[in-house]
Amino acid sequence: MYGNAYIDPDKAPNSLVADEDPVKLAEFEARIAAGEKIEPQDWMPKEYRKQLIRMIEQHAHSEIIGALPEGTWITRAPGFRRKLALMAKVQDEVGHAQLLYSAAETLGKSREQMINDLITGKSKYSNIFNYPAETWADSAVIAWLVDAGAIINQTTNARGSYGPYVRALERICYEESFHLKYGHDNVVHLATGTKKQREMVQAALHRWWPPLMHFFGPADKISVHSEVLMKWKVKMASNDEMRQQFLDMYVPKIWDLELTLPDPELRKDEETGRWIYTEPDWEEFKRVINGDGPCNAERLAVRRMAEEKGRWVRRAILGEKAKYVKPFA
Ligand code: FAQ
Repeated sequence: MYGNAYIDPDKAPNSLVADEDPVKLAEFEARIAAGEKIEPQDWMPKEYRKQLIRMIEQHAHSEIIGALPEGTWITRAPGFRRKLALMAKVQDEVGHAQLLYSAAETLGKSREQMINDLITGKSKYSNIFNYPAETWADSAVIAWLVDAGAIINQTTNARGSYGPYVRALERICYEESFHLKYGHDNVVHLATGTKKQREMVQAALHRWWPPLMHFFGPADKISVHSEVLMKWKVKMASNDEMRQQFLDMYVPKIWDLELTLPDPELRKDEETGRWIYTEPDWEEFKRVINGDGPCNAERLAVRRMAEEKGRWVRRAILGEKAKYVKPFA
């Protein structure tokens, strides 16, 4: 599993816990095995803390950056009702980021440091938000299928081991299920509308399919962190398992609308029950998550601007206690 392009020798699982107290480690792992929740004040291996901060922080950044592609459609939404619904959805996503930053803070990393690592490009966030929402149909596809992917990931991991993270996920999932219904309604409206509307949603689906396949993370055979995260019940299913679940639930719904997907290999193997698909382009995935996607620079520039323009608000509320992220300190 570790003989791949993502390897970092310091991340190999055997080196992760070598300097931990073996008795405390055994007690910790017994609690996890028994399905107990680990809380912030409990003893935990350094690697568990580090992995949780990495994953929850990336998740929080994904929500806050994830507000941007759809957010660009608020001013151009077709009609007042859809505008209101989209505004509420985008606001929810930003709220999810707040919940997740709070969960990550319980592990000892400050919010200022996390925001700093986001806007300086040190931290990652989901690949999928580095693509442009070119038409209204793109915003519909995001709200349906990206939210669907997020729900699969989050309802699964909401059964995980770290208390503050699973409680945040539970709450987020309630809101995401409204987003999914809103997105499905928009896609159905377009798919059953005029010829032009149908063409728009079909084109959007083809644009978003490759990033959606990447969304669940690299294939299990090249995933770096899955093994240790699954051992400690942070991730409750592997990347490939989540991708399979997404295909199982949503490809039939897409085909029911007589929309096509841009993968000629895509089919369900009835014997194994598993979906067969063309291997996603992992080189593109790597480029995008490392800063070289179509919108990475634009997304971070917006966040930097928000940080700079919000500075006076933090100073007005917190006075001398206001902390600033580095570029604007
Ligand atoms: N994008 O070893 P693995 C949403 C990185 S929320 C970017 O397999 P892991 C709501 C990974 O960090 C969407 N980077 O990693 C919404 C690692 O790099 P590192 C976000 C990715 O952690 C909807 C390297 O590749 N959801 O959409 C991605 O075991 C609509 C090796 O990968 C979450 O964050 C990716 N897709 O598994 C908002 C859920 N995949 O750190 C607005 C929580 C992998 O070593 C509108 N996170 N990488 O430099 C997770 O479940 C996991 O972290 C995975 C990745 C499954 C994302």
